[in-house]
Amino acid sequence: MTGDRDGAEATFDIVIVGAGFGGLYMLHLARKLGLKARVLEAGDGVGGTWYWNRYPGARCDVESMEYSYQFCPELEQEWEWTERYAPQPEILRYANHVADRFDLRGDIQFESRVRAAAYDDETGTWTIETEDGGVLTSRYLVMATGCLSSANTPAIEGLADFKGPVYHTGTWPHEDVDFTGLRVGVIGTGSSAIQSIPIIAEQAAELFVFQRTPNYAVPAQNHPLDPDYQREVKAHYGELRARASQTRNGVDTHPNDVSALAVSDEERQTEYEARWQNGGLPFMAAFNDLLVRQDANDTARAFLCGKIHEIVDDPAVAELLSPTNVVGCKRLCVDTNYYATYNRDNVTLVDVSQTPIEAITPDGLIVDGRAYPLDVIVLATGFDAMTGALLKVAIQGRDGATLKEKWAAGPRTYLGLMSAGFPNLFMITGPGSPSVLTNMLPSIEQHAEWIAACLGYLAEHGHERIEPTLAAENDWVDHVNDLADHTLYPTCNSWYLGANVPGKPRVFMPHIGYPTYVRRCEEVVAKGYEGFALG
Ligand code: NA7
Repeated sequence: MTGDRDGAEATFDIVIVGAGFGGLYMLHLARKLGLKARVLEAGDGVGGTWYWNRYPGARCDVESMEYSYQFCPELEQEWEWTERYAPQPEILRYANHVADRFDLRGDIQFESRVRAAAYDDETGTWTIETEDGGVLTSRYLVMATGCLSSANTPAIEGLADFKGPVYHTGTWPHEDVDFTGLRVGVIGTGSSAIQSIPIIAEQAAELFVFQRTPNYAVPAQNHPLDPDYQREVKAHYGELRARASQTRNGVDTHPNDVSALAVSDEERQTEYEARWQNGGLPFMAAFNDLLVRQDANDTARAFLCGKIHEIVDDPAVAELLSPTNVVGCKRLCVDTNYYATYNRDNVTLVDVSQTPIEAITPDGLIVDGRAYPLDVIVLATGFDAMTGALLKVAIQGRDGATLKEKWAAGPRTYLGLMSAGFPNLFMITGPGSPSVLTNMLPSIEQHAEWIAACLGYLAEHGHERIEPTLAAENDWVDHVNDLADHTLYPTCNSWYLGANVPGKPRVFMPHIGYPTYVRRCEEVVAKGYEGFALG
């Protein structure tokens, strides 16, 4: 079939894959450039991450006042958040509001999952195929497919034979799931599990949590947003955004530029306690060397494990919940009542660190020879992060080279925006950019604006193609690895490293340091797209 699904003219200036926050803003900017644009979206609505992750308790770990677009002051002023940390339904409403406010839906083709994209060097166009047989051509292709959008389902023997429902947190059903009176098993103890476990525990007859690696969690200290506070923030929104843009992760964390080892034990404890009481990710900014010095990090670990032992009644359970790895090596979790949930009579923590889940039977799960009868299984097992969604699409660049082969030993990009050999193919928050280490919204905006400015430049200067040089890309990959090697990030088996997916190459994928990254992107432009070949 040639043509889009409706048989309409299917030649575009730009095709954007994904209608999450990246795809929506990219479409808005493409239209402003006067480009004929089409967004292809697998779901039947906008919102990306917030469309798919509907599990109970899902909410953002960045405060609502920061987790929002800043490109439109009127949008910033008119939207009212109701809680300090927005729950998933509210963020989804916000995404829908943006789609309506900027009249974006007309150029979005829903329920269209992209299967393949191939570049034709002669015509300088991409041919994009959807799973339902649609074929579109376009000069530019933007992958706004998200960093955490390809669900990781563990290959546990017998999973398909389980007779009850199996839900993955990342592809949660649209209708309400009621656990009342049921025996529920949750596999995983990452952020999604930590958010959903306290709520599932309140409904379920019995909840078994199967933990391979414990995670650190700091309370959200979530609360309804005081309208006066919201008004005050909005009156000085620019200042908040500017402050946040200068931190390592683009969040207004009030970084304390002091070593954890340069203060007395008492001062250190006071700083940690204040940040615990304030809640959330700013805990990591308590001192400036938590992610570079093991001895500094040990102090944070001691504090957090102390809290776990204070909250959890059974010392053996508290010990099992206490991580031994570096704090922040995996993204810190932001919770509400997570540790206290283990004081409930109907909740059991099952350690699967030494003996992995053996098998799933029609009636439940087997660990270390013991059967756990279950009615429902929740897979809170995370994602094939950062590269998963990109590599699910069969992407073929110049001379038939595939992205999958090129990235077999780990992703290779320049600035996390493009990859050599794949002209006119852009990624929003691709591997090699700060992306998942930051507040995603400003990172997304920065990328979409960089791409839009680049397309404007190409048009203005009569160019039709852009791709990075191999030399610039190689240098960038080395630089990203080098930054990581100077930190404690590579010390644990995180999804930043691809270590959560069997067989995935162990490479630290995001760039560390948001402000320096943004400056580098600006410099590249100022120097006439340094490191790119334009044709
Ligand atoms: P995560 O953080 O990747 O967590 C997945 C969890 O699932 C983690 O505890 C894993 O243990 C566990 N897991 C995965 N496979 C298995 C098997 N086979 N057996 C037992 N346990 C398993 O994903 P989330 O969805 O929670 O969060 C992703 C991000 O979203 C988060 O960082 C926030 O930024 C928002 P492991 O640690 O690998 O031993």
